Amino acid sequence: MAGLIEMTSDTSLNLSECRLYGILDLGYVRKSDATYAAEAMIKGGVDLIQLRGKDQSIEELVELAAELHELTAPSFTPLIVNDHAEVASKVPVEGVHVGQDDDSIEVVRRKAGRTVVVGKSTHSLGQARAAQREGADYIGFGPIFATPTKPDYRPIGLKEINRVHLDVSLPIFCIGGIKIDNLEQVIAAGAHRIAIVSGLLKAPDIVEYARACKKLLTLESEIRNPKSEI
Ligand code: 3NM
Repeated sequence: MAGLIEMTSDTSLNLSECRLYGILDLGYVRKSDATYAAEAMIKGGVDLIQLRGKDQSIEELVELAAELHELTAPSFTPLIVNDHAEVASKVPVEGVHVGQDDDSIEVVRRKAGRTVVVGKSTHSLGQARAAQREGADYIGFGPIFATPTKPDYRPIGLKEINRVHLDVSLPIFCIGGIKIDNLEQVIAAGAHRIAIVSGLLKAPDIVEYARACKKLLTLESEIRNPKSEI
């Protein structure tokens, strides 16, 4: 069911239009700086923001998600919470992202208790196909390169990016070790959409970094598909 999800009364979330997914990982940003980072991401043109707090309690995530949503909603930037559908049952975030070892998509939807976008991390072609069968709205595909943000995973490399786009019709966000310096390589390998954590959050200027990534991704979509949507 990738596509239109009601976001507010006067807009909707069209995932297929999203290119740049910024992940607000509390391993890189202090809680007190999270709104500043989200604001910078929005200003830089990030299309979706994920709140990722591996060491935070659900209560802490609920509190922070509510605070962030005050900021993301007026700019119509969907806020996705990592791992915990419980947060979506308490705060009007637009989505939930789960990993391979987390709740199933069906359980996430049930726990959220309302229509939300559900994304799933996948680390192989098989997992990507399975996530589509399971009913994900989008997938993450990675890690493309080795990354300290998710150190225990073997990188997939660039070779399978083309193949996953042939096999899976959902929006696919390539992730893992992607930086502005290797983004052209990732795009040349077939990526239309990316998710970034440390590249963005450690950038001296988050706004400029996001703008530069967005520019490359937008250029790619215009060149590949001058008239219609990908
Ligand atoms: N998920 P960075 S890789 C959160 O492969 C995450 O599913 C991955 O961080 C996956 O942009 C990853 O700092 C970390 O490399 C991405």
